[in-house]
Amino acid sequence: MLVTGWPALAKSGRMKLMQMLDTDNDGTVDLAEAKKAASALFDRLERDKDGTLDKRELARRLSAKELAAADPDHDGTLTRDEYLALVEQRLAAADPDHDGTLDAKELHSRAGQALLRLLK
Ligand SMILES: [Ca+2]
Ligand SMILES: [Ca+2]
Ligand SMILES: [Ca+2]
Repeated sequence: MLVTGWPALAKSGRMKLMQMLDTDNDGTVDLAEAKKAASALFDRLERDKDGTLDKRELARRLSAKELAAADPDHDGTLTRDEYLALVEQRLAAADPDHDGTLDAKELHSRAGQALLRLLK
């Protein structure tokens, strides 16, 4: 069956996103998959190669408040470990059934969108 129009397009966009993140193809995103995507994004954002993400590099990903909350040593930057800890936190927040994975519905919830900002 051929479906055309916006809803179909939106759906295929979602499928693509899931495909991109779901590297073991089990239909859900687990912590290892989320961390892999986050780590790749960390490298893309980390333009000055000093090993951390600063406010400028995190622009549009995290607000100043979110950055402060994710930055336990308060040096104004996130190391890869701090960034991945935040990913872990957001994945847990987006996983109301606590099965450790996000299905498509969880991934596109409000909390899931907050996680996605750190992954793509
Ligand atoms: Ca998976
Ligand atoms: Ca940097
Ligand atoms: Ca879940």
